[in-house]
Amino acid sequence: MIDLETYGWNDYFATALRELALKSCVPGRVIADHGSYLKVVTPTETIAEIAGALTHASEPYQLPKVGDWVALQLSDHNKAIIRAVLPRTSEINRKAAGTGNVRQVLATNVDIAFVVQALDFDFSPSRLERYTYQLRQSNIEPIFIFNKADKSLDLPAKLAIVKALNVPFIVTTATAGEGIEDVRAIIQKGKTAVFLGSSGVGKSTLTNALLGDERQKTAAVRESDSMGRHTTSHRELFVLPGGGLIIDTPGIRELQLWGEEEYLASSFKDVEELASQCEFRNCSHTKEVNCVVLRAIEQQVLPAARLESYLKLKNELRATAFAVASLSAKQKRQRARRLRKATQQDEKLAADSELY
Ligand SMILES: Nc1nc2c(ncn2[C@@H]2O[C@H](COP(=O)(O)OP(=O)(O)OP(=O)(O)O)[C@@H](O)[C@H]2O)c(=O)[nH]1
Ligand SMILES: [Mg+2]
Ligand SMILES: [Zn+2]
Repeated sequence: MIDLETYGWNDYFATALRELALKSCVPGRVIADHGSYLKVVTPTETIAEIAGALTHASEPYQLPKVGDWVALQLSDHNKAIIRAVLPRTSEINRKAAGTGNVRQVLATNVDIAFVVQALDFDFSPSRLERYTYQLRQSNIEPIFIFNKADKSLDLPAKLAIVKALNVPFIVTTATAGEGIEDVRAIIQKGKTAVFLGSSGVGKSTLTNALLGDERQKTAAVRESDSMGRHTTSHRELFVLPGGGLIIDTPGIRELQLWGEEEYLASSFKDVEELASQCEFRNCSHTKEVNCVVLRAIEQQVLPAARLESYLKLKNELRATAFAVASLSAKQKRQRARRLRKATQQDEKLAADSELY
């Protein structure tokens, strides 16, 4: 059987579990999220449900996600109740799809994040900029994977654009196994990596290639518009043959950002460096006569698309931050009410599971 260390268990989490001082709890890692239930390894594969008190005392983003280490109370028949989520070493967020300003966690305790794009129809530098912001916000350095190299017409031109973003990248043809060794070499034993990207770019094909086994279902993109069919429907973590872990995720339609504006600086050093020289501290870089950024674009020192992305992402982050700030007081009151109810419910549940 695969031991917990292979799943990434280490002193950090062991200390965290001890500090929680929960009675009769064992550690486990969430390896799949099926919505109504989770799959956890202890290292035995177990179906787990979340304790009522944990659900109600938590914001949705704090609830167990794929990648999380949790404290479990085992009951009969390989079932378990999750009492607590151990502190995360990292979490990948986004703003949940839709109009609500809600933070959604895509994966946790991730060491390496691969942003996958297909070189035929999915290539988009502005989307790469989005992912880069979102990952650096979590202190995770992105690595780009450009897949379907066999279908790319103008690879050198695309790679020239990518090089300007200063992010390491690997070119692959997953269906032929090309570049797979380079990907595998990055995911060392005990480390957790994740594939992120649009539907149909080949995340599951890459996962299968790393596993050397067709564990994940894959499906051809639509012929009419080359869009993916959202084949993978839940996140799942796999152990690779040489050690190392990979999380395959469902395709993301649009990565809406979640995080602080300050983190834009690390992905837009070129723009921010110019902006710091503008005449006015609050220069909008859109119309000011002495704007250093606009002048750099005019002199073709800075591509206009960089400023466009920068302003777009900045506005998006500001709008979300404003909406969240104006909601939080009410949400806090609602949560306190839910917590009171759930604690009563949970005491009953705990009493039940003591029987086993
Ligand atoms: N030509 C070519 N096709 C590929 C390559 N990699 C994957 N494909 C094909 O692209 C299609 C989509 O691949 P998937 O692995 O299902 O894509 P995915 O990113 O997991 O998609 P979702 O699960 O929907 O998010 C499949 O038909 C794959 O066979 C490649 O390198 N070259
Ligand atoms: Mg898939
Ligand atoms: Zn300016």
